[in-house]
Amino acid sequence: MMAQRGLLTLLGTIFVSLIFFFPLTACAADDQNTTPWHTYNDGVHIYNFNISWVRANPDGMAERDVIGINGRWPIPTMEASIDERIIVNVQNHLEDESTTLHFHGLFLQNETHMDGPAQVTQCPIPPGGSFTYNFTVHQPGVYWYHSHVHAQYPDGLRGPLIITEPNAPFQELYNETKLITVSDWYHDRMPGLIKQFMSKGNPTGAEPVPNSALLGETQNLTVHVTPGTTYRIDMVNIGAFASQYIWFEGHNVSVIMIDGVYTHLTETNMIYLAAAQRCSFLITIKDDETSNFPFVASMDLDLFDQVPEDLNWNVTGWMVVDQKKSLPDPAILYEPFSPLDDTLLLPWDNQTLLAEPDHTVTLNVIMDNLGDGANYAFFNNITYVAPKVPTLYTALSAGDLATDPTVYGTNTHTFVLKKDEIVQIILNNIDPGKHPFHLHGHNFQVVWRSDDEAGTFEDSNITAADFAPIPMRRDTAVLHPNGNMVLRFKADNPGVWLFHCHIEWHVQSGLIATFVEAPKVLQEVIKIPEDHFATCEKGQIPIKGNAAGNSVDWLDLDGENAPPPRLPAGFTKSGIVALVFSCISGILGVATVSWYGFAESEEERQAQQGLGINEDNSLSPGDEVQQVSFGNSGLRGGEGNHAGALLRQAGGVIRG
Ligand SMILES: [Cu+2]
Repeated sequence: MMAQRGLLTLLGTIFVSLIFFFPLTACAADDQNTTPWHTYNDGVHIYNFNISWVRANPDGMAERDVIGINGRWPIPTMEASIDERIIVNVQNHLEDESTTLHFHGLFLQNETHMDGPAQVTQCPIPPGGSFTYNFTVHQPGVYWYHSHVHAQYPDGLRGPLIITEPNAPFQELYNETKLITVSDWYHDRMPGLIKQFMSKGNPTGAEPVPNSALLGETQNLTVHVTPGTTYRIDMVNIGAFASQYIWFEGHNVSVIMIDGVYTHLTETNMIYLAAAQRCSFLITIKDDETSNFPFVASMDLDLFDQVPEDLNWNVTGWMVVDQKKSLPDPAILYEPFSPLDDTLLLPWDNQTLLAEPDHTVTLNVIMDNLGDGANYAFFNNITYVAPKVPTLYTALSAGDLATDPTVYGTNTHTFVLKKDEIVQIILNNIDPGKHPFHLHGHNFQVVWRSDDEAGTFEDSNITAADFAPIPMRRDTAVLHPNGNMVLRFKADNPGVWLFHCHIEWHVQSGLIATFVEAPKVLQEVIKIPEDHFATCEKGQIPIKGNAAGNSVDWLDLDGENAPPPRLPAGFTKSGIVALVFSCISGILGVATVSWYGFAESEEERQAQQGLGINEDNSLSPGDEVQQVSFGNSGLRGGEGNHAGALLRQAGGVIRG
């Protein structure tokens, strides 16, 4: 009996030790360049990625399950030189979720089938499945890789991808390069958050607010530097939602690259980096710098419908000149911030405005409710729903009909592009939120961007004379609240490329369109590897046919995947919910006021009772009760948020 108990205790101790010490050893064990999971030979990098759940606690406030690679998190930084090949052997060891990898910003010429979005260029890799990505890289700079299925990457499957080149512009100006990631962070896993977000209990579509911000996937980032030295800092926002203001105390920086596009040297004291954007800049550590100095990333609160009381929206890192000295708190900065306007940047290659467009696509960004009561995101009248057959496989199997957008289905919102035509995207934001728009397979010229609240492009009376003669070029650009933006690119990269907002919540709620570029060329150059098709077979996903899986009558979309039905015109479900809540709030308010009001005069009481609902049941602006009711317009970036924020100091920064 005693022996048995002793054995059990021993086994228990070993088990507990393993649980506690395995992650530590896994984290501390290796150097990324010498691991068995990354080999390099003759211009080919082979990465072996086992994707699985691990435990992590990056902000020190909540240990949680995160998606790691090869038993560790943060996941590795991928690296290659220009024109080299990258092979990634993925094994999905997540027992409960499928996955994919997308390589953000890479053009993948003639390799669109390696782009990664599920049901677009491949089938999702099911639990237990494996999949190989194999592509060459021809663009220098900072990129990143992340999951591109069911809003999964904020659970940790996101990391940098760096492509170096032998003769980089500006390299004579700096001594060393440092990579710094910035992101938001949630304490809860995405599936649960999505359920709350996309529900009739959230008719206004309020996005879950992150729990914290991270620099270098931690809140204790120190970067060792030498006074008088110039560093190139490669920064990438790998977050899910929040844009970040970034500054280095007492130092200006000089921008040299955004989203893989070199720019003319441009000095600034603050950078704004939206989700998925990258920026490389030079910083010269002051020669007289005698103490360590902080740098700060501060989440843009305008994006949040409300700022939780306990949220610290800032994260501080430190440039360390002397390890023995302290890490000082950052000085307090007050809003409004004025970061560098990225449309003022000039590409290093001075590429001029592309010719007049052959093909113009106008997309209005609209948030609205559907019959299930949840809030969806629309381009015009379409909220994206993935097709039954991955769009690329439809393009490859549809023969001559591949040029007919019908076969891709209504809800993929597909535009078929001709080879080498100039495409112009006009974006009108019919929403008070900021949206960072990203195009796969290309970067684009931002030929025009309005200020906030400028209305639609048409209403702005902008002419070609207002367009930038040498437009800034990048792959992710922020559309301003209720403003407009015009993008141009040349359709010189046959493929199936998504265009979407990079706020992961809005990917989930449907803010996606699809470009099928030169499908007849694709049919000649793309050969899908067997393991890609085998992945579909495992998930019982058809590899041929139109969006509805019909390969007999290609123009019959009967049975295609569709969003919930629309609500009857004139009355929305959220309106009904809102009305009910308003009435209840109103009645409670009146009751409360009456109860308190015994000591008040009759006039005062009548004035109070007037709050709430107007005679015609409409709601008057600017009152708490009504904001709760019709928050879609009322709560976003409201002044009230900032008034509350002003009272608090967090991480040394006060925002007013
Ligand atoms: Cu968005």
